[in-house]
Formats: sequence, structure tokens, C-alpha cells
Amino acid sequence: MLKYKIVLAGAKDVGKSSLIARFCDDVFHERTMETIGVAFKRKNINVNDKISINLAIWDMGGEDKYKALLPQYIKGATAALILYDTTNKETIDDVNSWVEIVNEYASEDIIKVLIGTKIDLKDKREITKMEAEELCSKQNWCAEMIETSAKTGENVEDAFLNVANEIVKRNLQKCTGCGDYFSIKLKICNYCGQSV
Ligand SMILES: Nc1nc2c(ncn2[C@@H]2O[C@H](COP(=O)(O)OP(=O)(O)O)[C@@H](O)[C@H]2O)c(=O)[nH]1
Ligand SMILES: [Mg+2]
Repeated sequence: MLKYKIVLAGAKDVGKSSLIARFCDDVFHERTMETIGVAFKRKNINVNDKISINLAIWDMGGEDKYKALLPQYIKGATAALILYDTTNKETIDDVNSWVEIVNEYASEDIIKVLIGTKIDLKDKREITKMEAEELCSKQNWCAEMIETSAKTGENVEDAFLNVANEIVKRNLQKCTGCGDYFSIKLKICNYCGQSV
């Protein structure tokens, strides 16, 4: 089983824990417990019928005092999901500070995705998708963004699937012999011995 670490970051109450709960356990709670420090979950995801990868998903507490933990936890991460709340403008202003930490402490080739949350709250929306996309490219935060709702489940699976697809694209190659996927760092398939 191929294992990868992904880290969620973003201001308090943007919906990090809720996104993980929807993705991992298919549940949603209107009232959630504040994440103290760092929480952790594992989940397998199938990228196509051939590859199943195991995601170790790290949930960071959003308060400033926990921001100090990110440098330590982002090390060795394959992807960082940076969340803002589409119903709270302040949270997108906070994205920059999280991206800066990721850029400083993560490996250079880390996959970064910006995620807008709570799109079920249509009447409360303060940031349009277009505004977020513009900010994202102007500030050079990352290449990809997606909007989600942990309440309805909209785009939640897709948010993680996009990351998983990108992980596969960057890290694995398909063996011309057996058809299995193996690390791009290897010159010989570790399943059947076929050389690249
Ligand atoms: N309506 C709605 N509420 C959400 C959504 N995601 C999270 N929430 C609510 O926002 C609050 C904070 O969520 P939480 O996951 O604890 O945020 P965290 O601090 O980033 O982990 C909770 O009351 C959640 O129920 C969503 O997609 N839609
Ligand atoms: Mg939380």
C-alpha cells in the first residue's frame, strides 16, 4: 500500500475537521469540537481500479497558537489543503499566512490546493468563486482550487480525489509489463521485474 501524508490548514472554524469527517466517515455535525493541536485520520482512496493509496490526513487546530505547529507537521507531507470559509471574508485574508508557512517548510514539490468551504450557505456567501480564483493566481498560492460543502457533501470526494490523482501523476508510473503502478524513482517494476 502506498502511503502519503496530507495536511489541512486554515483559520479556526473554516471547516477543516468537518471536511475530513465527511470524507472519512461520511458524517456532518452542526456543532463540532474545537481541534486541539493536531488530529489524524487514515483513509484509502482508489484513483482508478488499479491503484489504491492510503492517505494519512492531518488536521491542524486553527488558532494562532497552533499555527506554530504547522512547520513541524508539514515536513514530509505530499499535499497541503488550505481552507477558507466562503461565508467569511476574513478567512481568505488568512490564507496567505498559511501558504507562507507551507512554502517555507514543506518540500518544494508539495501539492497545494485551495479549498473554499460551506457553499451550502448560499445566502451567507461573501467570496465568489471568481474572486477566490483571482486571488489565488494573483498571490501565487497554488495551481488548483475547489469549492466544497461538508454539509451536503458537494465536491468533498472530488477535492481529495484531485489530490490523489495528482499524487499518482507525480509519483507513480505504470509498468508496461504487468500494468501495476510503481514509484517513478525505480528503474525496475517492483511487482514483475520489468525494466523501464
Ligand atoms: N453549513 C455548513 N457548516 C459547516 C460546513 N463545514 C463546517 N461547518 C460548520 O462550521 C463550524 C466549524 O467547523 P469545523 O469543522 O470544526 O472547523 P475547523 O475549526 O476548521 O476544524 C461547525 O459548526 C460546522 O458544523 C459546511 O460545509 N456547511
Ligand atoms: Mg477542527
